[in-house]
This record gives sequence, C-alpha cells and structure tokens, in this order.
Amino acid sequence: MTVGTVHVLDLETGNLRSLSNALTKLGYEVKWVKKPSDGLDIAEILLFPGVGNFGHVVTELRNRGFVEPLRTYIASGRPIMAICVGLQAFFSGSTESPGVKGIGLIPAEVQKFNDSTKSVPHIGWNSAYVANVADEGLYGLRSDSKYYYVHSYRADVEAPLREGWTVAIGNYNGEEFVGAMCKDNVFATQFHPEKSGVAGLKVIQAFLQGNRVSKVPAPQTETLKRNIGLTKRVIACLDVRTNDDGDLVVTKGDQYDVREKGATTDVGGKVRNLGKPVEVAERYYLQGADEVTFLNITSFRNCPLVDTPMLDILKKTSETVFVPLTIGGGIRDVVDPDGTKISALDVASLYFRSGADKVSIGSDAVLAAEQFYAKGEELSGDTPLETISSAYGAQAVVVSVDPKRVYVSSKESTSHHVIKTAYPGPNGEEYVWYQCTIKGGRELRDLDVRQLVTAVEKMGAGEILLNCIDKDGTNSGFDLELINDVKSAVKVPVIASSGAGKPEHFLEVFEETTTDAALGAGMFHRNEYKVADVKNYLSGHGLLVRNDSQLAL
Ligand code: 1PR
Repeated sequence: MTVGTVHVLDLETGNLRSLSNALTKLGYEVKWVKKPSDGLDIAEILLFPGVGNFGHVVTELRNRGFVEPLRTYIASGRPIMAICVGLQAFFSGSTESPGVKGIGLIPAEVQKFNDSTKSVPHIGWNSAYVANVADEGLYGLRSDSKYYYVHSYRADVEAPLREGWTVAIGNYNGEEFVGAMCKDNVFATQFHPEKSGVAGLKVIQAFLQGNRVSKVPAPQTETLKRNIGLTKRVIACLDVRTNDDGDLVVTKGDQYDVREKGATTDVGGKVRNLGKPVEVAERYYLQGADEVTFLNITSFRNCPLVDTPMLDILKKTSETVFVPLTIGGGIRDVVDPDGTKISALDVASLYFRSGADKVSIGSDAVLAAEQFYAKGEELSGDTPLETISSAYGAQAVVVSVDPKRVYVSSKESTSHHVIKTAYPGPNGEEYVWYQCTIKGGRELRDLDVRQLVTAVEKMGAGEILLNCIDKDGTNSGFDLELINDVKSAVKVPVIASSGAGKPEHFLEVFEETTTDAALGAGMFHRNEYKVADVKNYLSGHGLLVRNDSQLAL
C-alpha cells in the first residue's frame, strides 16, 4: 500500500537507486521521468536529483528538452524538490562549467569552495540551519541535525536571500553556503537527504506531505552555535571475501592475513568469518556509522561482473542503509571469463547503479601513478581513475592506499620521501618511508605514498582511504605520522584507517592529526565496541559528531 506517487527526473547521470529506496521506505511509488513526455504534465510532485558535474547535468537537462517544461511546471505552482546539483541548476551558472547556463531562477553563479585552508570536496555531515527562527522546521530541517554533503561547489546565501528565498545555511570552516532553500512551491537541498539517515528521510517526508513548516524545537542559540559545522566522520569498514565454502562473508585481516590461526583441524587456516555483509552493514548504520565501506579483498583475482554477489549485497544494503556506501576491490579494466573486455567505468557504473555512492580504487591507482611518473607526470586521461572521475565527479572516487613502513638509517639511503619517526625500526632506524603495495599487500612497488597521493589527486581522486598494513588489525591505534604526512601533501579529504582498537584511538587521531574521517573495522566486528560508543566518546570530549539516534520516522 503506497501513500502516493512521486515523479523523479532521471537524467541518467548518477546513482538514483538510493533516492528510489528512500522514497520506497517512505511508502511512495516512483515514476521515472527521462524525457518531458514521461508524465511531467500530470506529475503532482516532482523531484529533481542532480548527481555529478554541473555542466553534465545541465547539458543533459537541456538536451532532453526539460528546461522550458520545468519552468512551466514551476509556474503551475506544483511542488518541486531539487537535490545537490539540482539545486545548483536553479542558479544562472557555475564556475565548475564556464559557459553552461543554468535554469536561472536565481541570478547568481555557483562558486568553488576556497581550498586554501580546508579539504575540498566538502564531504561529510554539516548543518542546514534556518537563520530566521520563525522558519525553523522548514520541511523538517532541524538546526541540531546534520545532513550529508558531497560537493566542491557552493551557492552563496546572499543572492537567494535577496530574491526572497528562505535559506538554511551550512558553514564549512567559516565559509557559509546554501544548505537548503525554499520559495513558494520550490524547495532545494544541497545535501543528499536520501543519504542523510533518518534526519534526511524526515526532510523528504515533510516535503512530500506538504509540511512546509513542521514543528521542531527551536534550538537554543548556544546549542546552535556549538552544533554548526562539519562533523568528524566515523566510518565502519567491511572487508568482504568469499570464504572456503564460496559464500561472501565479512572478514578481517591481522596485517592483511584474514585466515584464522590455530590447528587446521578446527577453524585454523580458514577465512575468518565475521558475519553476513548486509546484516553487519545495517547493524553499523543503526549504531550511527556516518558511512559504510565494503572492500572486496579478493576481487583482484576475478572479474567483479561475475562477482554478482557483491552487486546483490549493495542492492540489498542500499534498501535499508541511508548513509553513503563505498565499494572497493577490483575496480579496473577487466576481461570477463568469456574474453569480453569490460572497462573500469562499466564496472563502476554497475556498482553505482546497484547503490554505491563512491567507488574505491586500490591496485590500479598505484599502476596509474607509476605510468604518470614514467610519462613525466603527464596525465593520460584514459586510466580508470580519470574516466570514472570525469564521468561521475571527483567526489565519487576514493583511492585506497595499502602502504608498508620501510625503515632506513638516513634520509640519504633512499630517493623516496622519508619522515623522521618517533617509532624507530628494529635496528634503531630513525627514518621511514611508506612503500605502496598492490593486490592487498601481496606485491611491493617502487612507489612511495606521497608520490601516489600527489598523482591520484591530479588524476581526479576525491578522497584518500589511507590504510597501513603495519597497523592493520593491531588495535594499537592509527599511524599518526603517516596520516599527517599525507594530509600535508593533498587537499582532498583523507580517511584514517588501520589500527583502531578503542574509542580513545579515534579521539587521538582527530586531535593529533588533521584527518577528515577515521575508519574502524575489527573492533566493531568483534563486538568490542559499537560505533555509538566511539561517537559518544568523541562528543563527550567536545568533538562535533552526528547523532540522530533521537530521531524516528
Ligand atoms: O586493489 O583495487 O582490488 O582493492 C582491494 C581493496 O581491498 C583495497 O582497498 C585494499 O585495501 C583491500 N584489501 C585487500 N586485501 C586486504 C586484506 O586485508 N587482506 N583490506 C584488504 C585492507 C584495510 C581496511 C581495514 C583497516 C581497518 N583492509 O579495510 O579494515 O585496516 O582495520 P582495523 O580497524 O581492524 O585495524 P583493489
């Protein structure tokens, strides 16, 4: 039994499965509108999701003949809700795509975030607070809630305010931007409500029910001030592989060795089985994980396209988990068993259509970086990283780094980028460089992490997942030296990974480094701690974290 029908513009530029799942969760039937004749004239409620590059989205909109029919729809007074690049399309243009005209409801240009003092893209959970308390509760928006943003370009609040729009403001390290805006029958959010947990679902629900101002408690000013800004992200990671019986299970390495220790008679030597991926992912979502990452750790051995269980896991997970999902493992140009060549872009597209928001590239990024340097730091434009990033936007591409510490007695003993370490090597070596590996640490490469992250940022990576083989599974805390060294080399966000064993390790990495996010795996899989334990601990020590546990649909 559905409560209503929603028409959704589908320009085929990105992952709409998550939005579809959110609408289904709220009890609505979805009608896709790929061209104006697909029901735009009879639509009673319209959603306009925009994913990826401004120019790509607006050009698709224009090429499919939507601009005038959209203007007619808006003039008819029927409700429309735009999301992310959909909001930006209402402006006159964007510096992301010079010369491409937007719909122009607001005579102003969308601009890039200032990346001189902060990571760009702006990825994570930030506020959308309505400056005028009288408008508090605009379509369910709460000043004490956080919403998931992933964008490099922002709309200034001045122009829409001047044009009579009600604006909910986000603030990224002092740079304000339009988090959401509303005028008459038009509502738009820069954040992704379908990926913003219960808080986001409540915004979609309020819009669909026409609750322009839903009663929510007006925040106390002090609470509001404390709550503004980007939170520290806590991510749960599921290393997934087929076990000895051929089932895809959540496993966990100890310095990348995922097999149980002990006599071969019992579980010794078998792949550690820590649960079913969909169930584990949902458990972490309900515990408050800000993102869930799946790493298919043996996919370098086979073609992901025949690895359909991973696609099924994504499809099932995205039906009930409404925070960003990242999938890694095997994202590269492949040849499937019958000899058909399949591009990395096709593999990534399949994952996006199955519910992934980001894809993570490991081994192939190392090989691409090696090519980059071999060609004198020239971009080839046809590597998997570059093709996926240009099609789906940098924010959809993560590079997963699997480094090993290499101790040296002096800077001069290697041409690689070394740091002086506070943790000397086995023979008292005071310097260390981080060697890149591929195939899950099985193959060492003559490339250091700083070379890798510098190259992949130029190729269009939007985020770095920074593992550390030496720390993986040790419960000894993150490699703080590695994280700070990488953060000093790139402007894109970094996710610290490997070594977390208790909530204190998350506080330590956020206080001792400038990491944008921190990831845990083993400590959650072994049920030693819940994600909520980490977030409550961080919040208790004054860090800004997302917590919508008090919300229910
Ligand atoms: O190379 O593009 O096919 O991608 C393979 C992906 O699988 C990469 O992201 C690589 O990091 C990952 N991977 C491959 N082998 C392993 C392994 O463990 N044998 N997982 C593996 C690496 C890193 C994190 C881990 C953290 C946190 N694991 O996923 O969970 O280290 O662990 P902890 O909190 O328990 O310490 P490609």
